[in-house]
This record gives sequence, structure tokens and C-alpha cells, in this order.
Amino acid sequence: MSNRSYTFTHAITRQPGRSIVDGLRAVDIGAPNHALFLQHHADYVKALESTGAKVTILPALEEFPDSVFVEDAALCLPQGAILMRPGTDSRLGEAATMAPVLADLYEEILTLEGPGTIEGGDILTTEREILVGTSERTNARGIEELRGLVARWGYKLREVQTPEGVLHFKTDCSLLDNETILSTERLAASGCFEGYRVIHTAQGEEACANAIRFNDLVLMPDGFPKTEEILREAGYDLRKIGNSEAAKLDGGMSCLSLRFSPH
Ligand code: CIR
Repeated sequence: MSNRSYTFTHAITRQPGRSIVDGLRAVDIGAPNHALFLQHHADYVKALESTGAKVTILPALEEFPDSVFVEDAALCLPQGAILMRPGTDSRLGEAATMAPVLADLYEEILTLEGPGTIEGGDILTTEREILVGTSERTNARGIEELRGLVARWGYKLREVQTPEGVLHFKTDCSLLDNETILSTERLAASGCFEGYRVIHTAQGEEACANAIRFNDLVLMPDGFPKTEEILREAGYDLRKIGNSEAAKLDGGMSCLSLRFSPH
């Protein structure tokens, strides 16, 4: 079996700008500290690079306060990239900014034309399928358009539901390997991971469900010792990354990069 869903030669990241203090958040617990965010971002990039991947660091885009969360603007598959259609006004323009960057790496770039919307945070690509959660940002029309686009590359897409009150599908889950998903109990209880092995986040540590498997490493946010122990015992090679500032804006490990291996 291939490991294309977590083996990557490339990643794209974008530095947080000073306008990060204006980023969207569900609950206001204070603005992120720009200097500390930069430090966490550098640690994150270093961990990705340590696996041998080529990591592009794009300059900050002050006009888009949430643009550090590059994952939402595109879906990158081995065969090509698809520009998403973020479902909130202040982020809609982010997708177009990714077009020239991806054009250097891919021959084929498709665009979700709308009127539906999808953000990359609602998409979990596994070895066997692409799961897309409907949420406040991602709707059924967007999902149907994406289904048509990925069909040409042979992907099966399954519509699932992001839990009520949760920003994105992947806020609550991550891929750990070919058959294993890290998930909050509330998401797994919906039955959407039937046929997969599921590892639950520890009680009270639901906020660390957004991790990433990147080549041999699993990057997870710092500060979740019980889940860390569970994952270490399961044999994963963990790297803990400070995430306090991104978390103030409902962001985690997956949001901070596009991860891919272009054919
Ligand atoms: C937003 O609300 O859009 C940003 N503050 C957070 C985006 C997080 N992205 C992700 O989970 N993929």
C-alpha cells in the first residue's frame, strides 16, 4: 500500500503578519502575540524541514489577517492542486493568492468556482478517500463541485458532518497513518470513521485533535500530556509545537501548512 496521504516532499507555509491580531475567532480570549506566533511558526517549519521536505515560507500578507492558515485556501493532491473557496468574506480572497505559488509546483491547477464554499480545514484526505465535513464554512454545493473535480483523478469523496460549534472537520481529527485517525470522542461517535482504527484524544484534551502526520513525524500542539502518552505508546514519533497563539484564533497544526508531493 502506498502512503501518499502522509508522505510529502513539499510544504507551503506563510508567516503570520502583524494583522494576525485581527484574525477571526469564535470566542475572544485575547489577541495573539505576534512575536510568539513567529517563534512557534519557525519551530513548526523546522520540524517539517527535519523530515527532508522542501518548505516554502511565503511572506506575510497583512491584508488577510488569517492568511497564516494556508491550509484553508487549497487542496493539494499528487495529481494537481485545487483552489478552495473560503466560506467567510474576509478569507475568500486568500485562494487566489495561492494560484501563482502552486503554479510553480503543479502542471494542473483547478479552481472551485462556486457558488458553494469549502475550506481546506474541512477536508481530511486518507489513503482510501477524501472526507469533507459540512460546517459553517463548507456547504453541500461546494462539496458537490469538489466531488466532480477530484473524480477525474480517481478519488472517492464522502460527505460527513463537522460537529455543531466546531470550526472545521479537522479541528476534531487528524490522520495518523494509513488506517488510523486521531479523533475527539464527540466526532468519532458520529460513526464517520467506521472501518478505520480510531485513537481518541484524552478526556479534557479535545483541543489537541488537530495534529498532522508528516512523513515519519506526528506534530501535535504542546500541552496535552495524556494524549501525548497515548500516541507515544502507540509508537508515533512526536514533535510538540507551541500553539498558544494560533489556538486563540481556532488554529492548529494542520491549518499552518499545505502538504503535498506533486507528481
Ligand atoms: C478562521 O477562523 O478561519 C481562522 N481564525 C482559523 C482557521 C483555522 N484553519 C484550519 O483549521 N484549517
